[in-house]
Formats: sequence, structure tokens, C-alpha cells
Amino acid sequence: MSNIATRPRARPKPKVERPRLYKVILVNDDFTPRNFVVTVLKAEFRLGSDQAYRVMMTAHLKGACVVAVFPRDVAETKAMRASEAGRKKGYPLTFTAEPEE
Ligand code: TYC
Repeated sequence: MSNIATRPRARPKPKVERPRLYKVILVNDDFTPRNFVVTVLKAEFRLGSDQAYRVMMTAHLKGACVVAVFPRDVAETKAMRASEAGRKKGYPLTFTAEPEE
């Protein structure tokens, strides 16, 4: 019997794990107008009007709200772009990205 055919693999196949998803979080502030927050949520995250309003109000009332989850690079890019949209208008609007548990 062939030794080559039966010996264990020299390098066992690594276990494949699903890449972690990242949450994009909308953070409340006292200055950004509500309707502007809704506009950004619709434009950057493709939320419908009702969902965008609910997310904005949850952040407004509770301090923060999860907008959506994405692979890391997508979450970080979207959080940056959405925060930038506020900064361009002089608002402190902040989105962050953090890993899911
Ligand atoms: N708190 C803001 C206001 O009263 C509205 C707002 C909501 C701002 C959510 C940021 O993430 C936010 N105009």
C-alpha cells in the first residue's frame, strides 16, 4: 500500500470561518436636524422613509441605533461616507462601525 496515499495531510485544511460582520451605528447629537439624518440614511443605506425615520428617532431617544450590518470594509466605508455628508454641511453627525458579537 502506498505510504503517500495514506499518510495524513502535512498541512490540515484550515477550518473556514464566516468573516465577522460589522454593525454601522448612528450616534445621536444635539445639532444635526432630524430631516437631514433621515435624508442621509435613505441616501447612504438605501433605507425607506419609514425605516429611516424609525432609525433616526431611536438614535434620538436612546443615544444610538444600529443602522445595518455589512462586511468590515463596507461598514467602515459607509460609516465614513455618511459622517462626511454631515461634516460637509457643518453638522457633527456621526456613524461608527463595530464588530458584531
Ligand atoms: N437629536 C437631533 C435633533 O434633535 C436629531 C438627531 C437624531 C441627530 C439622530 C443625530 O443620530 C442622530 N435635531
